[in-house]
Amino acid sequence: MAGYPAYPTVLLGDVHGNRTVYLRALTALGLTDETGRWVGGRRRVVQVGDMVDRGPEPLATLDFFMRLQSEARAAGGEVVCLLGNHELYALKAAAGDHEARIGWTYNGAGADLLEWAARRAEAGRGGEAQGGADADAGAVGGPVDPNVMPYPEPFYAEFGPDGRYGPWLRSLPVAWQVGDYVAVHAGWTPDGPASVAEANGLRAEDPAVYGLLWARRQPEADIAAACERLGCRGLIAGHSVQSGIKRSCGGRLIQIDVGMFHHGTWAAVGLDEDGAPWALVEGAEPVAITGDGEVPVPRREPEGVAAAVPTAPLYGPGAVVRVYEAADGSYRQYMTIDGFGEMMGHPAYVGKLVTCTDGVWSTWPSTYFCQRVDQFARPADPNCIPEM
Ligand SMILES: [Mn+2]
Repeated sequence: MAGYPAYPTVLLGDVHGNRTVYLRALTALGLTDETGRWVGGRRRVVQVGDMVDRGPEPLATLDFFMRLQSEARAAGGEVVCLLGNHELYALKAAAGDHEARIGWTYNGAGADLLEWAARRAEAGRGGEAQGGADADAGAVGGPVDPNVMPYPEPFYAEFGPDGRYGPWLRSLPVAWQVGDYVAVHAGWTPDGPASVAEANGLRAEDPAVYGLLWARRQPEADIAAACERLGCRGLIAGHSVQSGIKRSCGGRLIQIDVGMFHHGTWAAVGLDEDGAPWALVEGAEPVAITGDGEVPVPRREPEGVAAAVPTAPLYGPGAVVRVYEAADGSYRQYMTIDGFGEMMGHPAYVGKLVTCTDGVWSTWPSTYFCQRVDQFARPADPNCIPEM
């Protein structure tokens, strides 16, 4: 097909460390060249959060957006990156929040840790006489293990106030007005702020921001009330993976997270000169988004992580795996595997999560990607879990 029209505003969903597929989208849409330099002139890109975790290059993704933002600004354009719940995990983890560190680990921070450690190793091999880096490398004490909590403090510090990413992440807005729409990571709950300006004036940890970063499957009445309160035609949000660009709630909600980080086909929404939304899917003609429904996105094999994906699940029913544990043993998490199912169209283990916090055991049902469990979890002795 010929190139895509130059939509003045383009919105893209969650990246999760897959810079490659994102760059392909921005290049196809005429916003960057193939090396990632901004060529979008005065156009605008809105990235709705969740840049980090899971994929092969979460830190390079942050570097990419930080650079692209300043290049776009210099050209009179704009790159808006919203705060997602995964970036909030990073900020809270850097501040020493133990619950956030656990949640972040379980939600893909291992990918960030591994990229960070690989960079450390690379810098070390370069033989650069960087006293600070050498001292830090010594503090890390050898290879990192994404299954052992807590991670090295110098890793968390990258997301703190003196780190490479902390100040930028802390500066990100949680919502942005784009024409008649409001872009936000997840949704807008009834206890949320009364305006975009109010939302961006709050600290990201404020309880009123929580629903904007975490909401899922909101009732239509809540979406309608939020639009009324914000004076907008609709919300454009990521966070919950859909099988396509999805419009619902009588046009008041457009969901744009199609899980492109995982399956590798990009999709986006363009707002044309009249502010009307179009579904843009890699390799397909633009489709005007006029009624409720879904413009499907074809799936393909995961990219980047493919080498780490085994052809068959490693574990069978009855197996127990260690998901992670605190270095001091105060916290451990296991998954007991009962069988197989699917999650977002991918094979998943079905079973239970079992945790032990300071000697207190608890358990709840869980379904999780076979790929992620196989990559990060380790076999455990089934007898390590007491009868509950
Ligand atoms: Mn999210």
